Amino acid sequence: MSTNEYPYEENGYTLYSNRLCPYAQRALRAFDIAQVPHKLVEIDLKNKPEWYHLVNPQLKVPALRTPSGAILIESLVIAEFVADQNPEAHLLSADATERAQLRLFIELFATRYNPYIYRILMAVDKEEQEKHKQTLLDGLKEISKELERQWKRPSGKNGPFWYGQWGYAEVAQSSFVGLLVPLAHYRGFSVPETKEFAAFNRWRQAILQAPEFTKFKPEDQPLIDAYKKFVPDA
Ligand SMILES: N[C@@H](CCC(=O)N[C@@H](CS)C(=O)NCC(=O)O)C(=O)O
Repeated sequence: MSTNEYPYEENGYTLYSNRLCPYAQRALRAFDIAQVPHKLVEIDLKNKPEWYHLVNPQLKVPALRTPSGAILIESLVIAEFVADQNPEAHLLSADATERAQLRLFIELFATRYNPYIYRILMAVDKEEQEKHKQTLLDGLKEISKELERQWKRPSGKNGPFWYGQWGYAEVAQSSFVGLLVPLAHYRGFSVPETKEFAAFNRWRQAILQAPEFTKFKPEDQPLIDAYKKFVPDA
């Protein structure tokens, strides 16, 4: 390949991904649920191909090349693009209020859950670990309350998923639910089986059993191995 070439599907979608990456799994699951044919290019993050900067100068996965040659980056941008391009898959509601409520749920994860997975793994100091664990538990209580509110709404259909059935919330967040595996392994973190976490635990159990999740779920050991890089004392 010459220095200005990279692999892609002519007139089709090309998804640059890595199967252990929770962000890339968002894009994979969006394509899967919308049943959009695409070429998958697995990027070895430890040994990235030289041409990858032509696709994403930030050198991160996922990235998407569309049939028109546009390159999209950022997992949620890609997932939303797939949802918008394929309205028949009903990944996102057409109702603005329902979309806003879903965005709030994803925002809750972005501020109260996802960063704390990494902070707990990265903290060597026990006190700091405990502080971050408590913040994560506080976030999970909020997430549980939000799930309970949603399940009572008509669009929540009593759960167990955000829209009753598997949809955009699970596409966006299930891979981060999967990160509780390395968190339990390295830091002994678990979500208590008490009332305040009951909704999150119900949602998580439904996710773990869903074929839409297991299809792209990495095996526990490779995921644990991949996350070792975030744990300075491991
Ligand atoms: N905000 C980005 C984050 C993507 C991201 O951080 N991906 C990681 C892998 S999970 C990556 O490619 N890191 C570059 C590297 O490992 O060199 C998104 O949502 O797509």
